[in-house]
Amino acid sequence: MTLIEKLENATRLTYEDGIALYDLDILTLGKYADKNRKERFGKKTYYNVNRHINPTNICKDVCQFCAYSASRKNPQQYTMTHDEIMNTVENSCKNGIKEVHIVSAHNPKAGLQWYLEIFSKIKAKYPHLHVKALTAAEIHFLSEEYNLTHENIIDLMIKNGVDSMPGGGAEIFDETVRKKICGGKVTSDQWIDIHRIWHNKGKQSNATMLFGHIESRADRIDHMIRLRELQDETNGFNAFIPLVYQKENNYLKVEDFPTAVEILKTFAISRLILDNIANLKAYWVTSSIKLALIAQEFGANDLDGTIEKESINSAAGASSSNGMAQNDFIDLIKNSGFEPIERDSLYNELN
Ligand code: V47
Repeated sequence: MTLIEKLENATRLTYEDGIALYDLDILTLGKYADKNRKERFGKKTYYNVNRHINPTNICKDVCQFCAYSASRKNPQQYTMTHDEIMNTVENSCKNGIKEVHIVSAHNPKAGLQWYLEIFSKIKAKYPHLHVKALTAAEIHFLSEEYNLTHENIIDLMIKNGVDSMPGGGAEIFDETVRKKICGGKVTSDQWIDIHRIWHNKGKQSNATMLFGHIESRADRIDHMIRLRELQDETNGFNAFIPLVYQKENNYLKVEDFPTAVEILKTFAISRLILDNIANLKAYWVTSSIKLALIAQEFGANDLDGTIEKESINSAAGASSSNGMAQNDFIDLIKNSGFEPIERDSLYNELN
């Protein structure tokens, strides 16, 4: 069967097919990705009203792509107190947030209790707020620091009120590239195994892929296939989120950045390869809102949310530090020909 025949029949695509997809022209790829998206979601585009909180930027690891953690390039260290975090949540609740997305650096001084009490305090005061917190990278850091297993940490997260896991820390699974960009932190196999344990507890999570740096197209396809294999096993991933690499204030030397065409092709290919992950999120923070709106025609059915404040990607050059107003978000989706639907964190439709 030719590649086009496979696309016509929605046959599952192999690793080799994935690489060959990049040689198709963008409009052909867009046609099949859009067909798939429209069959599942029509013109609906999901967003949620959320708040990102990044409670500390002190990190024991040094990822070459990261501009957020305190270092020579960013000497402004901070660790929020629980009171500061609770005030932030209180203010955001007045804006109608449904989710807090809490991701931190790997701070050896903060203590396991400091991490866990963030969740238990929020949950005690706002039981209906969805707490999405701790990436697999943070779970691995905490397990090493406190001599506990990944499962021990996961059980503590659940006990303290974490509802779902964000998809961060996946970066690129290929071991050679991973060693160069973030050697020393959670390995690819550990990242996958942590999500497997989480899913086996009946919980859901997301998966990211950081692209547009030193990885190859083949590395991206390999990353997607490894996620697809876990999803076949557990069905615990809600969304796949390709993150476009931001280049400012970090240590990674990158010469060639992906063009808009390469980014849109990557969205379309994600939609086609990941036939078992329903939602494809165009995270406007890293793709820019303009490209995220276009990505709706290349397979994306979710634009993440209002965010309110964002520190990780904005430190590396993204213009996302103050999030986006909900009305602006809705208007942008409508004006691009799609139907904005507010969702909760587990993709139930709200409005
Ligand atoms: O894991 C760090 C990435 C991630 C840079 O699960 C960078 O719903 C681009 O995972 N350029 C954290 N990216 C953000 C994240 C996320 C975001 C939105 C939604 C969800 C979700 C998850 O940010 C890190 C890393 O891959 N990152 N530095 C950079 N220079």
